Amino acid sequence: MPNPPIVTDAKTVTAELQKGTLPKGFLWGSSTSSYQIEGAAREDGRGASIWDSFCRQKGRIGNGDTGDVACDHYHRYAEDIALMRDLGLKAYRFSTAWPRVLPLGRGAANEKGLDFYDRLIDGVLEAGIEPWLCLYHWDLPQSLDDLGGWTNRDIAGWFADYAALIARRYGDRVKRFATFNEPSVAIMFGYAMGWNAPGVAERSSYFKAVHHLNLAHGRAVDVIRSLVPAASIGIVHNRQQVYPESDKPEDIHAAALLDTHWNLIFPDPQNFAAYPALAAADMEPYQQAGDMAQICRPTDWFGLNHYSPIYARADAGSQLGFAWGKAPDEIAQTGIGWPIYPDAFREILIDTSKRYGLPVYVTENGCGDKDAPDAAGNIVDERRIDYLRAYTFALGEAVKAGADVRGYFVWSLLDNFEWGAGFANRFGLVYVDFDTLKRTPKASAHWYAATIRRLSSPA
Ligand code: IFM
Repeated sequence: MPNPPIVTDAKTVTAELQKGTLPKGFLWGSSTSSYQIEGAAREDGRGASIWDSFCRQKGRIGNGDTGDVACDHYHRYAEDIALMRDLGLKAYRFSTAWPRVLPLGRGAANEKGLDFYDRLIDGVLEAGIEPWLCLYHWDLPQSLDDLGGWTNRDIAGWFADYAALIARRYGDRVKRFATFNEPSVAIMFGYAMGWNAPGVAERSSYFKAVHHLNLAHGRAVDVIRSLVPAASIGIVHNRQQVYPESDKPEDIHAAALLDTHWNLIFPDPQNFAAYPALAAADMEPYQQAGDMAQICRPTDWFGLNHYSPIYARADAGSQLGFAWGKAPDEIAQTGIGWPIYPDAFREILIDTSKRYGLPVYVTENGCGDKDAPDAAGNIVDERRIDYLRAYTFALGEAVKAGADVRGYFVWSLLDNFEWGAGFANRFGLVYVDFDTLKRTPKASAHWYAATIRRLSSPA
C-alpha cells in the first residue's frame, strides 16, 4: 500500500466520535477466543490442541505460560457474561474450540464440550447480547496435526464436518458465523515463520496450508448456509498497511510481498476467485479443477481486525523473502510497542469496504499494554482510553467518507493468553489477576460502557 506513514499519536486526537455519525443499529461488541480464555484444557473430554503441545516446547512462550487455566472462563463464563452485560455490549464474538467438541478432530463428538457452548450461548442471549461464533481461532486438534494439519488436503472435509456439527447444534440460536479468525496469522506464523503452533517454517508447507484453509473456508460456508438458512456468514481477516522499512528497492519489494501474504492471499481468492499476482505461481501446484469456485463462495460480511500498520524489509534467507521491519522511531507506540496510527485505521476501513464490497464489521481493535493495579487496586489505563477514543473517532471519519461499517468489537473483553507473549501483554477491558483469576473492570471498561450508552441511547 503506497501511502507514506503519517506519524500520529492517539493523545493528539482529542475529538470524540459523535452521535449520529454511525449507521442505525451499529453493533458495539467485544471479542475473545477459546484457547486464550477458556482453560479447562484437560477437562470434560477435551482433546489436545496444537497450542497445548506448542506451549510445552521449551522457549516458545514467554515465561513458559500455557492456556491450561488461562482465564478459567470454562468455569467462570456466567461471571464473564455479567461483565458483558454491565458493559452494555450488543454483541459478543467468541470461538468454539474444535478439540473440545471433537476431541480427535473428527469422528465422535464430545457431548460435555458441546454442552458448554449451549450454556454460554444461552447465557449470552439471556443477557440480551448477540452471539457471534467463530469456528477457528487457531486451536487445531493435535490429532489432525499428526496427520499433517493444514498441509493435508483432507482437512477441508474435516473442517466442513466440524462446521456441520456446530451449525446443527447452535444454528437455532446463533445467526452470525465466522469461519476463521486471521487465517494469514495462523498460517504464516504457523507454517512459514514457525513462531506460532504448529511451529513449522517451510515454504511448501506454507503454500499448501494456505490453499487448504481457503478450501475449508468455502466448504464451511456452503455447509452452514445449507443447515442454517438464516445465517449471516463471514470470515475475520487482519488487514494492515505494509510499509517498507527503507526506500531501498529490495525493501519496497519486500513490502509488496508481505502485503500479498498478509493482506491478500486469503480474502482475494475467497472474494475474487484468484490468488494475488505475487503468489499465483507458488499456489499453482496445489490447485485442482474446481478449487477456485469452491473457495469463492458468497459471504454476508467482512470481519476486519486492525491494530496498526506494519513494516517490511528484505530477507533473502527467510521462507517468503521478507522479514518484519522496524517502525520509524518517531511513531507513537502502545505499551507493547505496536505503532499507534488511527489515520491508517480510517484508510483501511475505506479501502476494505470499497475493495470487497461487503458490510465491514471491525471484529478486533484494541490496545496492548502492561497494565497493573495502582495502590487502591484500580487499573487506570489512560493510554488504552486514548487509543480507543482515537480509533473510534477514525472509524466515524471512515463512515463519513462512505465506508460501510456496521459494528466494532474491542479486543478483548478480558486480559488473556496472548500467544507467544503469554500473560505479559494485556489487551482486556477487564483486568485479570492470573494468580487469583479475579476480574476487575479497568477505566477503559467504564469508558467503553459510557461510549456505548452515549452513542446508542435514543436521540
Ligand atoms: O490476541 C490476538 C488475537 O488472538 C488475534 N488478533 C490479535 C490479538 C492481539 O494480538
